[in-house]
Amino acid sequence: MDKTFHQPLGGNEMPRFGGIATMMRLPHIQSPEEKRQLDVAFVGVPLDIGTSLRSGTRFGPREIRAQSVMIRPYNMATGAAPFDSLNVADIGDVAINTFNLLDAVRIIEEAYDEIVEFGIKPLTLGGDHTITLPILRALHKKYGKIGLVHVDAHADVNDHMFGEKIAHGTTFRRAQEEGLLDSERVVQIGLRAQGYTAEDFNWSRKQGFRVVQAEECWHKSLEPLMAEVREKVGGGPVYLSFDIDGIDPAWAPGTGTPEIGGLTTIQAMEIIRGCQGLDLIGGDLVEVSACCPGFNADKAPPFQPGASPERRVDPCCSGHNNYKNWRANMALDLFVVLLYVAAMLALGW
Ligand SMILES: [Mn+2]
Repeated sequence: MDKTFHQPLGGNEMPRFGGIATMMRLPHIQSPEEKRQLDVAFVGVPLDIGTSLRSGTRFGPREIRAQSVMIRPYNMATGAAPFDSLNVADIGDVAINTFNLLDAVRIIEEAYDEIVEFGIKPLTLGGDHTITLPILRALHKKYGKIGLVHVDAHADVNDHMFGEKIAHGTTFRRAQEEGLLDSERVVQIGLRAQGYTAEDFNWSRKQGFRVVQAEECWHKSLEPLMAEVREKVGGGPVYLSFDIDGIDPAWAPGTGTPEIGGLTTIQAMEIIRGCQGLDLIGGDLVEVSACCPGFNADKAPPFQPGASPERRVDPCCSGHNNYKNWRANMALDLFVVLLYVAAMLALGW
């Protein structure tokens, strides 16, 4: 049977600022028959009730979609044309329960059970990092133990947060305890900042994870590191979980728990492109809370490099400042979309 490949809506068919906002202007697919034809799907999980500082990632999927309209189907740098070899669509958002985190986690797992059943590789628009646990649970049922490339400022291996076992900072501890991960095929990149004890990152190391602290990445290309990463995590299914706070807040201010001294956008692209050749079974980009009133760069704490004094004034009501908000957020969101293009490249190449 001849396969039809969905294409992003071009700027000559509908102005880029018009139409329904789907990821990269791909079709919004809802019927089971059409979902079965997909190789890859963008899925939104608008959850932010698992976060520990600034909320706002509930608006992440919507904002990423809105900002993705500029993306064209051919990557000028890599030569990738993902939509020519993968059937991709946007299948909308998971209808989470925003009043109950544990119920939301249950709903997400069920939604991904179905996605997996359709034979779809999910690329998820987060949502705070809590969402990766139920996604991994669903993928594990099909693939068994999963290798992991995890980019983040934080290890997210807390035993609990305020007594709760499920939160955005406990995800990979739970995943490991539940046997979802192939612990010798796990890499965490970009970890930094202060912990509670010297042991904070060592829990990961004791599991067999390779921990690459941000300092190990400073001032250099990550291409050699990614060769090492491919060696470590290859040989089985791999999931890519990209927390936008892995990147320095100078580049990506729209996130809830920013930490200075992070990765550059170029290094982030090296990481994503360096995943090419791995058996990627899905990926997510989480903790994006750009453009949310009250949670953008203009209301960032004073220590945040992205927040100049004039931008901390009147963030939402002045047209002039709105323009600056938009510009700051666009830098983030265009980068987000590039990550997705690159992630699809790695899936399809
Ligand atoms: Mn995280």
